[in-house]
Amino acid sequence: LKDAFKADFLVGAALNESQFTGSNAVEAALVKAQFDSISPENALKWENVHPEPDHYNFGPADRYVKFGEANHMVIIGHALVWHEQTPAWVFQDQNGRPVDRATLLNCMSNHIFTVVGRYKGRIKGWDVVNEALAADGSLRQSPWFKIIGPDYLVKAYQLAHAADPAAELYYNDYAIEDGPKRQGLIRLIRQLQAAGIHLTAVGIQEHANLNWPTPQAVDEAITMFHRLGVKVNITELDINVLPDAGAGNGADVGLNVASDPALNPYTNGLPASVQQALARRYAELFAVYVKHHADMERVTFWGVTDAGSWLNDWPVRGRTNYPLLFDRASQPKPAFISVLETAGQAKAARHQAAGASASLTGTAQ
Ligand code: 9MR
Repeated sequence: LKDAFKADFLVGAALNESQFTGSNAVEAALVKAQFDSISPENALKWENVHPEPDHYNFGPADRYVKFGEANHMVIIGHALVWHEQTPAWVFQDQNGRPVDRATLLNCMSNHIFTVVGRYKGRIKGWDVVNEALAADGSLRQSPWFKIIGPDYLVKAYQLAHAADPAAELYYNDYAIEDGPKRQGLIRLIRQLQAAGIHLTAVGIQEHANLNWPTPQAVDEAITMFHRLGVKVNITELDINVLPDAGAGNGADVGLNVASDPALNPYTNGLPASVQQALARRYAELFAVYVKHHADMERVTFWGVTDAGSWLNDWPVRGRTNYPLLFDRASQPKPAFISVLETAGQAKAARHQAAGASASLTGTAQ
């Protein structure tokens, strides 16, 4: 993958601990062979790295960064300010009452300086604020918003920049490919820029399914964000092939699969027709990415093999999902081949264009 897209963008994967510690040797080898960028699936989230007020746990995160360095990969940080996987003590005092603005800002500052500072010059860029938008495009009513106010985003970016002035600063979110949330993000980017924040890139997570988002929507979204002067990355790509169980965006219905086996139809393997549909779907999305290669730095998958995907447990626990390019035995799927073919077609088209312009120049002379 990394070689096929060398002229286009980095190809990344979100890693779990068994991959970056090497305890899963097969998947660690697969990561080294295929990817030139990594993201930490959970190791750098607040609840893991900073579980108690005066206690940081850098063991796994250090090993994540070392793995990336040892393999000459572009190392991404995820995520500093988010409403999930953040311990309750961040937002509440010992009596369970919300802390005040000054206290929370101070806590945010300590966290960002400690975590970003530790990996200064080693982690290339950070998802500074993650998922701050609600479905209607307004700012989500998170504890960050309610306690600090809407300027918590500007503060977070200023702190991250101060902690590592060379680090790239990202805003990362899901379902921003279309609709009011896309418009909300456009407003948010403008507001951050007006406040003097140098946002490097927007991360489109791209948790897709077989029908959504349309390639046109992705094409438009990349164009619209890039027009504002930011790069656009695909940061959490996967394609859910299972019935949606009526869950809306971001809603964890927490169903147990035992309650309805129709929600888990492919426990004995993916039917060939769905396998092909997945391959076509990956090809059409990658065709959009290569079209925009000049505006993008990275396409990152949210996981490595189907076995480890979060989509086996969301929005229904205990399912057998098939969202990635490598199967449960770490073998490439038809979707892997179709993604490589898309890279090959892009290369051939560029080659042809270069040839055409060379012969045009030849005629002119
Ligand atoms: O893949 C992650 C999973 O292991 C965690 O349990 C989950 C907790 O919310 O977060 C998952 O990763 C999320 C990412 O950090 C932000 N965007 C959505 C991802 C999928 O939920």
